Amino acid sequence: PQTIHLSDYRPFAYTVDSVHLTFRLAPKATRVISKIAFSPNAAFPGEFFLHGQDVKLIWAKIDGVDVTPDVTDAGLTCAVPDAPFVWEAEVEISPATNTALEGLYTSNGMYCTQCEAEGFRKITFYPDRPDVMSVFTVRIEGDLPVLLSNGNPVNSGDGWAEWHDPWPKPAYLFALVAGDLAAHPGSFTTMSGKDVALNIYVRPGADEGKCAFGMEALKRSMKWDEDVYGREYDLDIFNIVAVDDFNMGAMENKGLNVFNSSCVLASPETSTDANFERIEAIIAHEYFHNWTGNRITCRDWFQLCLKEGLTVFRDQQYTGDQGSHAVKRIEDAITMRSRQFREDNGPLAHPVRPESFIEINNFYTITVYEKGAEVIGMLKRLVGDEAYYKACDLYFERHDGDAATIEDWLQVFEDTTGRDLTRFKRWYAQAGTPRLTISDDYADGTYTLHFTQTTPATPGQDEKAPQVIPIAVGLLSQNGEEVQPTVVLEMTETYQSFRFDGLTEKPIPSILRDFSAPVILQREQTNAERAFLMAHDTDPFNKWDAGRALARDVLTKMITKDAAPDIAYLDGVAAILRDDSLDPAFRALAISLPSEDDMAQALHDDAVTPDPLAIHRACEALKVAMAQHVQDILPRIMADMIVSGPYSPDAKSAGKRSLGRAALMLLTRIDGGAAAAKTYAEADNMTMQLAGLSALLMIGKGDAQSEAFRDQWRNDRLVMDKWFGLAVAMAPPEKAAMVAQALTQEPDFDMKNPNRFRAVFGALAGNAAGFHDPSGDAYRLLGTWLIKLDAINPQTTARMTTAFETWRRYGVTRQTQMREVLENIAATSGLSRDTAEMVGRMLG
Ligand code: HT7
Ligand code: ZN
Repeated sequence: PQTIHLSDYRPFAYTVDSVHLTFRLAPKATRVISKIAFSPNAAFPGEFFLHGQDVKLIWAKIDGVDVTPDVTDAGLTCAVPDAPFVWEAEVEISPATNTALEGLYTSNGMYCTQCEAEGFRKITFYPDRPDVMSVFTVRIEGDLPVLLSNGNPVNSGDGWAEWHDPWPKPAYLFALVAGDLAAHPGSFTTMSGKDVALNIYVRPGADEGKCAFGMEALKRSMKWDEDVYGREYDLDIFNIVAVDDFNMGAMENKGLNVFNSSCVLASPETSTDANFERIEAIIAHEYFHNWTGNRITCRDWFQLCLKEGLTVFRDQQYTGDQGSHAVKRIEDAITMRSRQFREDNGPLAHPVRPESFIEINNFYTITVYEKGAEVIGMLKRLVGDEAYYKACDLYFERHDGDAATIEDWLQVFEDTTGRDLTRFKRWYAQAGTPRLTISDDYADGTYTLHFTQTTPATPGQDEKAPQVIPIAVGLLSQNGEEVQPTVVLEMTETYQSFRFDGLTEKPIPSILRDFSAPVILQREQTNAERAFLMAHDTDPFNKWDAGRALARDVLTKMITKDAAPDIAYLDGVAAILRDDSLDPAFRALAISLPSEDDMAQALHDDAVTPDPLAIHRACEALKVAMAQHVQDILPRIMADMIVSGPYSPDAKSAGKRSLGRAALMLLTRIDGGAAAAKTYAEADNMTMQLAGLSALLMIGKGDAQSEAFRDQWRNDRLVMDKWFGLAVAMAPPEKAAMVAQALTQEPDFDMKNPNRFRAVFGALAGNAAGFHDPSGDAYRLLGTWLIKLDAINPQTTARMTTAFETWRRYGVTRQTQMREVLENIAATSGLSRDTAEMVGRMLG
């Protein structure tokens, strides 16, 4: 397969002046008639090549005259006039047999499209690249009540509808939906007084009662983007459609967002607090793309972080504004450290802006999205809020309607601030997580912090240059007072020292406040100092992080030295639990332990070969010790955290439930499950019902509740996904593979549905001790199912191979078992390009 390089970018040899599409829908023989006006691009003359994949050409004309193009698996070429001309073609495609869920496909009888990144070429012949933008007019013919496309509705009749999108867009933002759907309507008046009709379309029936939250979230997002970024919506209508079979979370098609039903449908009875928070964030994210992605799009797919990093950053800001910035920052740091650092540290490491790819779908990664957002956050921290919003205004003004690049983005910051961002740009080009080694000294009232930065080699990048790292630092006195409020130190060199004068004693530093850069700190620190910061740091992130570091150290000693749980940590946990002045959501996070996978990474970083079972046992033992240590506090916490009145997913209520659930998980370890059974029985919302069930399954009880749960929710596929996932996630390590295997035999296990496949196998990969069970059964089971899935859905398969990305961390036996599975997958005949690329990179 061909590798595509950023350095090979060339503009397309033609511009597209307008696009007219007619769809005659039929499950296995949809006809697509295209009429496209092209003009030669005088500045970049070249071949007339249209992408096309799995489309059968019926006829083609140029300026009304029949032509016979040269058609290959990838597209077609044709001799064309040296002047503007009209291309027309009719093709046939088969939505009903399209299980890859890219292009036009059917899901439960509904037609729907997914074109990002390169799905439009499965609909018709077209220059399917993001820098080719045009105005689309679409006619849909089909015997279905709802026929939708991008833009504004123009006209409709019995069995047909026409749509016109006045905003030029690349093909990846095209969408069509047709089906028997029910609309949940709403409306929004924009800041300039324009009324916008809003709809969430769902399958008629139970889903209709799950739209209200999404609709309100959409309105909140529209208002927020006006208030904070001054961005107004630009069409008469904004539609969201929920679809059951979907490869990712949602898609920002212009005026017609398509959502995985799990990311938009919500009700108190069927959705957890975490679901509500995620839905709110995803609705915001897709809506925000209307400006950062749609009005200004990417020149090529190497610039993906231009829209994704910025839009994630914007959705993170939004979520913080809806609830607590501190809690959101901690959650984002947890994600970065557990998932992005893991990617950055392994065979799949790549820069935020990669330089080459084989299959672009494989680069919708945690690095592009989350590290991409961190880079924006660092830029904002360095230039300050005012300059940040000024630069954004300039970006929207200068590049509206453009297919832009990272250079364009950085230029508006240089122009606004006069800064030279040449060195900062390395964040886009260099893979790997920088390590900051820190030492300090104190003499005569001057405290000095010395930093050294290094970034380990990553695939294809042996040498690393120093990065620009904003290090937010505060200093505390020995009695816990803040003697230096937060300042941002700007590190630009490999070695750098920063002085603080006028101190009366050696301070205790609080470094990397608010997780001001995605780096790993390496500093000799005593547990006493960590406990001190856990108790006294005024920066919520570092207060939380001190507890995390302490927990990591305690666990490391339990795993490697068979030590007993450290009393200093247990006292710290008790103090946090008792401190009613702290936000409950923060307290819940502050007493949570690093994940077992985080511990495996931490041990590996310390040159210790991780044993997932030993890690699991140590985590369990520490949780029991925590429960015993704070047992007198737990009942009160649980009582205080009961939220009375009707369920509301707001941040305050969810925070209380989160601490209540954390207390329940601890209590269950010492009360035999009594509180959990009661919680399950009395729950009037999914958050607490699932909390009760999880707690029971965690201690090997709850079979009866699990059966009851299944009976209750048999007809709700999204709740059943939770049930499938929980059964595997909570299985004891030695049984996890067996449980997953048994679930695949259930009648309602449908491997064609990505949500269900992920529920079972995502949970298996996430059950660290179960996945790494010494038998190797879980590795082989996942490998077998990935091979089966690849023939159906390459995109989801490729994504799920990342379960193996850490294979080199482990001991010889596990390494051999995992390598064999990867080699087996690689040797499968007819393997997709997507999966072949991923497995190839992992095997190195
Ligand atoms: N921009 C979208 C990314 C995407 C996607 C979505 C659904 C199915 C397949 C997809 N491939 C790429 C989603 C987003 O980041 O907002
Ligand atoms: Zn996005």
